[in-house]
Amino acid sequence: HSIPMLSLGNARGEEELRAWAERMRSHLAREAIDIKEFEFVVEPKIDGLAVSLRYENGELTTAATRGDGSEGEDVTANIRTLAEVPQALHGRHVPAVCEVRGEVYMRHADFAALNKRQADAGDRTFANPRNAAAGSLRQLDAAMTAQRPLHFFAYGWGEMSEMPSASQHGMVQAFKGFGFAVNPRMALCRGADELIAHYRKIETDRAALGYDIDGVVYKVDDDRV
Ligand code: I6G
Repeated sequence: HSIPMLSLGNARGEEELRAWAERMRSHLAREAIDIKEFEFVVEPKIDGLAVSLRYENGELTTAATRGDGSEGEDVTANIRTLAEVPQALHGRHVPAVCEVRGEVYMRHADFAALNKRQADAGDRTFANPRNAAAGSLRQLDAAMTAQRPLHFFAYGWGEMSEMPSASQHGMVQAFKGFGFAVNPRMALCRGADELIAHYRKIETDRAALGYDIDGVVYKVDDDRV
């Protein structure tokens, strides 16, 4: 990866989350950034497989798994079989180099149907949707991956020759315009109370999401941080 794929920091419980939000607020205030404008993006953290997709002049050239963060596995041929990964980006304002990052995942209903098909055929079944997604993406034969019900949500980026937006939310909206699926549960919040309220809402709706999550992601919606 020309820019490392970092993992997320963890906050366990409300107090750690409040402390993090306060650290962000005081950091922005020290940098003299207008804190009235200060927002967070919140969305479910998908329990799938993080991948980085590189587009050059709008065309998909390489896809790699996260691996150890600096070097991943090349899964280009397999990624090309996913309907939710555009082969060519849409629109007139696509950066010449554009690395879009996100999560490949499998929905609960598709996972159950796949395991049933596997069992009926006497093939190996998968322990959970994450393993099924990972196994499906790592198939030696891309034609096998093509038969697996894999989905993709875009949420981040690596190397970009130009930035379509200066905010996390704006970047994700740009990815939507380029033809990617983005999580409809993404929301903008201000202040720790709203972060916690949104966490509770996602937790309440968790069973109805249709896919596994392993937490909630919070990002400061401003590239000056
Ligand atoms: O699963 C995720 C959802 C949203 C993410 C994520 C995200 O950012 C808005 N960001 C990272 C870096 C990872 N998972 C690993």
